[in-house]
Amino acid sequence: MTAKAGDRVKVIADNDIKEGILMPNEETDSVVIKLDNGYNVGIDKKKVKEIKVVEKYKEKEESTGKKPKKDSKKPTIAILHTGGTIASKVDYETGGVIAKFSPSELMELFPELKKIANFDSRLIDQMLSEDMRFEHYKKIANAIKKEIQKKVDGIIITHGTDTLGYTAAALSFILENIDIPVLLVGAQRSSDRGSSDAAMNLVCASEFITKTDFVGVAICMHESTGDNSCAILPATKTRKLHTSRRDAFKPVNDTIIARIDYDTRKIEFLKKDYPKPNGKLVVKDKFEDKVGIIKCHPNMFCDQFDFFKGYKGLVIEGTGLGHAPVDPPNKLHVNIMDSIKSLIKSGTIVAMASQCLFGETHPHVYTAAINLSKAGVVYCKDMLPETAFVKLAWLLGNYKKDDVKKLMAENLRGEINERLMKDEFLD
Ligand code: DAS
Repeated sequence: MTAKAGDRVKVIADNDIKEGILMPNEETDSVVIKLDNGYNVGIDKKKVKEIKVVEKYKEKEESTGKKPKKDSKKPTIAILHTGGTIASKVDYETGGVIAKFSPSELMELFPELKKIANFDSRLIDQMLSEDMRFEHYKKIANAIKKEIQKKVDGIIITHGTDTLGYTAAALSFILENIDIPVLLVGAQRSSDRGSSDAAMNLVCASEFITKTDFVGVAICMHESTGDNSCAILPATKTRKLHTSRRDAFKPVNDTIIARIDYDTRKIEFLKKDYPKPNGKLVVKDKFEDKVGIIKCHPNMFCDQFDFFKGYKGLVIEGTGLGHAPVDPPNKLHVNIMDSIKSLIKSGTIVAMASQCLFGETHPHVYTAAINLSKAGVVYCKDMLPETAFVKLAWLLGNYKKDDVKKLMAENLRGEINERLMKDEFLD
């Protein structure tokens, strides 16, 4: 009997037998099966002697929507799916990658999870994260609020990796005094691939939620390219720094909060100074749309800044300590300074972060910065440019203008590291 995608099979290769669910995988030279622990393995087709069908794939009747029964002794985690690679699975029929989750499908895809907690799973959206907009942050934040009202023990947001850092920062600002853990979890490899990181990221996030007293928003992703540990990363200080590596997410001007050893499930905290709630949850979910970000580069012209006339906020991703090409005697650069001054005069709040990413901006070292600071540009210390962008749009959506300027330079959710050590750099 020929094995088809979805069948439970035994693959005999050389002197090794592996059993699992056969995944559709025509295009590569390996046979991929999903093991019972949720992991996929690829076996070189040239080494495969036989594929034995153990059990034919049975078309699952549409899940009745009934939730898997709950174990009252276990905590409950709500998983809110927004899309991206992690929230995708293989449709055995078509071989296409679909993202459709229900609680029972989730348990089926990641069986290890049910040993850790009860799960309520809800589809919030079905999108790749490069399509996220401020309106989606509002939608996710209000879905989180509903789950908090249901008294869940923690929340996992599954999310595409490309803009996961922006969403983590946005939720950090929106959800003031949050008193449960909210972890954003992505995957660099979808669950149908041999090296998928989806299962381990979700398992580690669930272990962290159920075994620690952490509260607030954070990110859980692989700590290294190996499968030994996941990192819990600060929501406002983390950037995706690699297009494809599973450990793409790194803290910038900060350290990871904790690590979870996947084999032993041991949890090690590296710091505990994450913001603690001091009062009841306040959801401030407005954003000002007319906020932009511009990266400085050689050969700029003032019209690149004039474009932002009428915008309420602009983040300049400056060079070095927070510079822009504004120095005389170059007339073109004097014009840029004049454009920035006229933006500020017309009411646009202009903030400065550094494209170096590591280290902090400084408005008192070089003349350019001194003049920009004098002109009213707000220097954002060691804040990530993308966090500065999200923070400025959020402040403008929820606060009066004068407060915005003051709060932009203040540390609200760990976005400014007041104890930044010079040697905190790529090790
Ligand atoms: N396009 C990517 C995204 O949605 C897929 C991923 O990495 O999750 O961010």
